[in-house]
Amino acid sequence: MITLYGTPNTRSVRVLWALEETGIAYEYRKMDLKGGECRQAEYLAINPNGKVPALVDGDLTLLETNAICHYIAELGTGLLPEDVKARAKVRQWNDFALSELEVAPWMLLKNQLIYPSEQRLDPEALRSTMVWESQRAQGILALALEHQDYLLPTGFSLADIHICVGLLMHFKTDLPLKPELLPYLKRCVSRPAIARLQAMGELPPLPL
Ligand SMILES: N[C@@H](CCC(=O)N[C@@H](CS)C(=O)NCC(=O)O)C(=O)O
Repeated sequence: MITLYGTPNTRSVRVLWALEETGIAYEYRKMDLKGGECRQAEYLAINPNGKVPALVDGDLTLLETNAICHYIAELGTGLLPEDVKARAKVRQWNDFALSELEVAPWMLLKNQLIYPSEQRLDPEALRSTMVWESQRAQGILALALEHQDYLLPTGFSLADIHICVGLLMHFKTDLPLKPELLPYLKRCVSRPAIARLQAMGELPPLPL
């Protein structure tokens, strides 16, 4: 059985969302990240980086959210298309989420909350550059979604999980979202899997 180590309202949400969509059985170990549980020897033996999420499946220990979600999508059904070219598009959007869309909220969050205080840059000094960065990435998404409900024309996929959580990160940092993306975001978060994550206390109520 899969064991997922995670913490509410972090990148673990993507993995939980993927698990809930596929219906794969899993055990969830909720880690007290703020309280330092991820820095204890027991967890460092799983993830020497002391971060969440981490997944253990038998003799496989897997780190990095994208790799974990991809593994789950391959194990289960419904999140990855069969067609090789369509799968390549899913990977494209997963990479886009990480390397383009999330840069701005992640940079602000790290400097607001995560880096040791002596390493932080002033988030307010970063903000206008990060708004610019985020709006540019959102413009690409708006274009891709102009004539379709999801990132793949065939319907909801793993790509939407990564992109939606990247968009949700904007709420945490008060970065503006393009109004034309809101119907897409609402459509994705109205899925039953999201209601289950909220009932588990993994995701707060969303301002949508
Ligand atoms: N590259 C990793 C990053 C994971 C990560 O930064 N997780 C955050 C929570 S969202 C964390 O555990 N931070 C604790 C720390 O930085 O010490 C991934 O994508 O899984």
